Amino acid sequence: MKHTLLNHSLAEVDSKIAALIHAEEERQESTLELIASENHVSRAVREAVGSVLTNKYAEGYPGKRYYGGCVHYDVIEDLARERAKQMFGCAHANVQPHCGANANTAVFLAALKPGDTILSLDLAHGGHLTHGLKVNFSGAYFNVVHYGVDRKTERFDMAEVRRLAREHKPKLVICGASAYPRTIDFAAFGEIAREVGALMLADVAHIAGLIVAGIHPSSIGHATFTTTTTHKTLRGPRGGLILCDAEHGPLVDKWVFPGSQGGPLMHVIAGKAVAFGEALRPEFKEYQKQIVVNARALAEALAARGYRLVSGGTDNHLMLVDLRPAFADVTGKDAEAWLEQAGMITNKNMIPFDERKPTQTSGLRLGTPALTTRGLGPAEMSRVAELLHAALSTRGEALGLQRVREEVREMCKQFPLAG
Ligand code: DSN
Repeated sequence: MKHTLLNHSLAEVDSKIAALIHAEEERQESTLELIASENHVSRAVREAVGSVLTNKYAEGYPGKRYYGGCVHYDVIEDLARERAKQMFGCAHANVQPHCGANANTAVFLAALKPGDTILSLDLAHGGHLTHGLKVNFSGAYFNVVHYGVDRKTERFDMAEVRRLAREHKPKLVICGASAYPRTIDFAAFGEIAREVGALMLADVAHIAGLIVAGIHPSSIGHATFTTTTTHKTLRGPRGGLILCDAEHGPLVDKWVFPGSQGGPLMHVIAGKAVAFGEALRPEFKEYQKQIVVNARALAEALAARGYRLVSGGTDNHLMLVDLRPAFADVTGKDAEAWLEQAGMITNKNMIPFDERKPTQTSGLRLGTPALTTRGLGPAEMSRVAELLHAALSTRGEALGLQRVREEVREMCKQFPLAG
């Protein structure tokens, strides 16, 4: 019997989900998205991800599939791979990881045996859970040694990283961060990894767009493996990507499929291809430059209002605000909740050497990729800082937050996402 709902709209089939999607569209339209790892994808990317490509199994790789009917999928995946290689200037790309964590899993499997030592950034200093957190596979199955940031400068101390590498002789040196506002010296990490005979993984998820635009040094040529998500500064669909040289390509491919994944999400891979095509256009470079200009403007405007920024500012798309000097008794958790009520979406974040728990925190992470996508510039960043300060100064008082919420709504109307 033919599927009776095959050609009905979502609203007809499932009004609850349709209404929730509509409500989410409204939420995104009327709030300022300051989460450093989020963005708004183009309609073209959404069309690809919402297409009939979701119907197909395409286990394997172009030309070597385990299912028939992959003729169009081979071309799509090849386009995604070619564009990824062109964006990063490297010899090999695997576009199949379902997410950044899966990309890192495949690299761990390719590079390590259980019990091997990795050297990576502590999550509490801006790292990532897949870089060796105890409750993650990376911490459960490997011997983890962490470096942090220097207490005074709040930046990486490369002499300390070298000392730890010499002492612990890791098999894999990992760099890359989720909450580090400064330029990462991939060349220096590469030198240390080579010196101790380690492989190197650069997880560039946050700064991938900046690298593609040439405004952050690239990890290619320094790291054995580069991994990234595709949905942060790269502004593609949610997903992962692995880049490496020709020599390590077969190993990476093997550990993505069949090593750790089954059927690739071909609708998402098509979305990646579209986003990579967008990233190869000249305006993408301008977009990335604007993200950084905006981040600096926001950081300066916050500093002018008495906020302390970890490491004193930012070189990239994000900043970490230490709330303590401005509001000693306000946690990141409070701040995140109050700001959300005022229409500004942020996330609480540990600051280096934080004395509060990860569920409370003394910091707030702010980023400008999504605001830049909707067209805000440096003048608006000063206004955003004013609104952030106004919301926090209410200390959670509902009427005050409501007043700021209306101002945020007005600002969002001036910079619409839709249409
Ligand atoms: N969860 C991401 C972030 O917000 O930075 C990292 O994977």
